[in-house]
Parts: sequence; C-alpha cells; structure tokens
Amino acid sequence: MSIALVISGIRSNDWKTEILNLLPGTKVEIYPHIEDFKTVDFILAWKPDQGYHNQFPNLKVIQSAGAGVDHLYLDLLPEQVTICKIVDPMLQKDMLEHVLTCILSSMKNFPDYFLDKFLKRWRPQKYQTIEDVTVTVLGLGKIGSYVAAGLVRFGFNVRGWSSSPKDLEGITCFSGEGSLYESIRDADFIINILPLTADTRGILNGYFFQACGPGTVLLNVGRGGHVVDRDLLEAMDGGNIKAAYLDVFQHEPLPEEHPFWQAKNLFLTPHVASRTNIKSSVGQVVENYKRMMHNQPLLNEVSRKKGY
Ligand code: OXD
Repeated sequence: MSIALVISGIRSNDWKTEILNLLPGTKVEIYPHIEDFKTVDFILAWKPDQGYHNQFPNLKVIQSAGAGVDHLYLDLLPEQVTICKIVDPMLQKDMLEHVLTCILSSMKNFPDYFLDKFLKRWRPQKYQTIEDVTVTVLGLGKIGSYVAAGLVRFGFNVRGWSSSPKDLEGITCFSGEGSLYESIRDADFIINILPLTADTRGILNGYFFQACGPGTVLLNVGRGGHVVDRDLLEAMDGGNIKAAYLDVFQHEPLPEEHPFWQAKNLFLTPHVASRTNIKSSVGQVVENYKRMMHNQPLLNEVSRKKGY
C-alpha cells in the first residue's frame, strides 16, 4: 500500500512533508518517480495529465488536492475508484477575502482612481455604499454559501442561485435552470462559484450576458470552462458587463495571445482566489488514506453523477 502524489505545480514536496509528519513510515512517492506502480492504491492529484490513472492498476482512491474535481477526468476513471475532494474552512474564508477585495475595489472605483493618479486627473466617480449593492452568487455549495453569508454580514443585498433548492438565512435563493436569469436581473455583481460539470460548462454565455446589466460586474472564481470567452468580450463591448474579475481560465496559464490580456476593465489573477492550505487540509487526506485501509466510508466523497 502506498500513496502517489500526482500534482502539477510546485507543491508536491510540501504535501509529502506534511503527509509524512502525520503518517511516518508510509511510502509516499512523487509521480513519475514511482518504484512500483502496482503498490499504489491512493493518489493525491492536482491537474494530472489525461490517462494518468491507467498506470496504477490497483488504485482505490483519488483524492483531489483542491475543492474542484473537474481536473481529474471523472468520466474516464474506473467505477471502483472512489473520488474525494478537499472541504476546508480555510478555502471558504480565503475565497470570501478574494471576493470582497474585488467587490470593494470595484464599487469604490479604485481601478479608475489608480489610473487617474498617473494622469493627474481629479475625477470623482459614482459614489456607492454596501447597502446600495446587490450581489448574486452562482453556486451555493460549501464555498458559495459561506461567501454569500459573509456578504450578508457585511450588509450587501445577496441573492444566490443553485441547481437544487436552498434555504439560507438572509439570502434570496433561486434554483433550477428556469430561474437563473431572474436571479441575476439588475444585480450589480455576479460571482460565479459553480462547479464545472456538463450542465454548467459555458453557462456564462451570450444569453446569460443579455440578461445582465447594463453595468454588471462579473467575478469568475469557478472555472474558466464556465465562460464563453468571446461572448464575455462582446458583452463588455456592449456595456452589459462593465468589468470582469477573472481568476480562472479555459487554459492556464492564460496563453499570451489571448484577447483577455488586452481587454479594458478586465482584471486577471492567476488562479489564486483560494488556494488549498496544505497544513489545514492534510488531516482529511491522511484520514481518508486510513479509512481506505480499513474499508470505511471516506470523507468528502464526490458524486460522479453530479460531478462534484
Ligand atoms: C480548487 C481550486 O479547486 O483551487 O481548490 O481551484
């Protein structure tokens, strides 16, 4: 029995150290340096290459190193493999921090004033306070509902939309495809925190943008695959979307030739809205490894049918 870390990026060594702190003596290897692929039954994965799992004939569990699982190629995984995701209060708190930073900066016109300073231009813009502002949160899972509740605490008017019905204090909740456009009508800010599934891919498209605004600000902290990029640029040209704060993209890193780099009022961050905190998440990874060894139900299992 052993653990393989199939993690793109630079954090494999940190994961390995933290896992070994809690499970000393366990074999933890960093892909592709695996001594014997047959002994691996547990993978911790982040954005692995397609087909990665085929090399591990005795795999029992794939644990995402983040909240999302769309990067794991769920449809291709053998039925007997259990898939889990990270659920961590730190991910929720960090997401709220990111979202608040974008909303407050936008509603207080900081991007304009930043530019004006360079141009020595004294130009007061529309004055807004939190009570004037309506925010719609798309996706009311663990992170989305935490963000929505946080915005309520700050005094925003908050609406939420999810695929299945939710009843959350202080939030006007909408559910189901039929009420999506109603949930965003006249919203000042729309925050996308949906999981990426076959049903939500391309949900932020031309029809969606027609139902917005004019003058809506879009925050995408879900996945790049939710957005039809060309439709967003058109909606920004047409004024329905006044500004967009994008943290996630169809292809990451965002290719140099992508028009988003040049688009005015489109602010980019490099998928950093809420990064898994290894120290606070490692406990559930280790717990799942132990549970797997004792054939017990795992924490934060993913429904393949729902895709999250
Ligand atoms: C995640 C992410 O899924 O960082 O955790 O996008």
